[in-house]
Amino acid sequence: MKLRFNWIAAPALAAAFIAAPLAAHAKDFRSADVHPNDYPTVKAVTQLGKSLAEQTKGRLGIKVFANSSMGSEKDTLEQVKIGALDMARINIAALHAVSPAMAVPSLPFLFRSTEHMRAALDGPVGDEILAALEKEGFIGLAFYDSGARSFYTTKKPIRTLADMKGLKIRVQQSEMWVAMMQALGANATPMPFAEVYTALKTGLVDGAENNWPSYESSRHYEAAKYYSLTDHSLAPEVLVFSKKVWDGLSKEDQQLIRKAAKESVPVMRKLWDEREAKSRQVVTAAGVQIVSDVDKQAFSNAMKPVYDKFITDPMQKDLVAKIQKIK
Ligand code: BDP
Repeated sequence: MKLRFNWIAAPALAAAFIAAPLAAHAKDFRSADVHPNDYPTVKAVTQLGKSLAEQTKGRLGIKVFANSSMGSEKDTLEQVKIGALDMARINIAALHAVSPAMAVPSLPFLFRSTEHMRAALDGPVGDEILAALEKEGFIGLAFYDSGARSFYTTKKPIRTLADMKGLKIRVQQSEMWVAMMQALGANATPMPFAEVYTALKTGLVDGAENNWPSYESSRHYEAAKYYSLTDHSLAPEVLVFSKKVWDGLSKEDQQLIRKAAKESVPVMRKLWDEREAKSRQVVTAAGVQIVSDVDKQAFSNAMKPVYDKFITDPMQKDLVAKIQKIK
């Protein structure tokens, strides 16, 4: 067949070419995050968007709404569920109420190290947990690192369980996190991340708990100068996609997104490791007192009731056993 130039379509084609570099991507998925633009989670999702844009010649991309601009993690998750938002990067705590499998990776003192956590979540156990989200209206694309969470307090350092007694500690909005504080003898005050700085400053709470990058980036360290290395949970971050939106995508695009999201995990980890080290330096230079002589064993022992209360069904017990077996 002889190819003929179609003069009628030509102007439209030319216009499309000219418009392409100026326009936003044909479809920018909207993704929420509570952290600022320079935080590893936001950077990783932005990178993921770039990778999608490259692979689809600009047809797909991601726009990240950072800094809690779309609301708390609880709010954004609801928006993802109904398809008002396409994606969200949240901590797994926000998913506790969604599916029982989600409790598992938050369990206190479950992962023995970062390597153990990565090995578990990169393998079949991680995939099984992510897959459990599907019937609840979410596509679990990937786990991201979130380091170890430790307590930080405004008035006095924490070394022993006795130091926890009666303290008001901010936690994420999850029943399991409330139970963890009860198990340690403290009082939990659940609230969204964006409210914690003021709560610490005004004395509404005596402390909170988080990893180095969140402690630093949120400037919580300015209000709570004692950081006690309890390392009580390595609860990961999760990248979720709206099932409602997902079902409208082609199989090819679904595959592409899944693959690109998995590929963003090592990218995120590199950013994470760098930021963890940097955050530690920043808060140390700012005069934070880092408390390392913590009675971790006592904290771990005290958390037993949390396992008893939240790990009740055989599927959860099986997941815990599988994780414990991983070297
Ligand atoms: C940070 C997580 C973020 C949570 C926050 C919190 O990255 O997703 O919202 O902790 O404690 O480490 O609320």
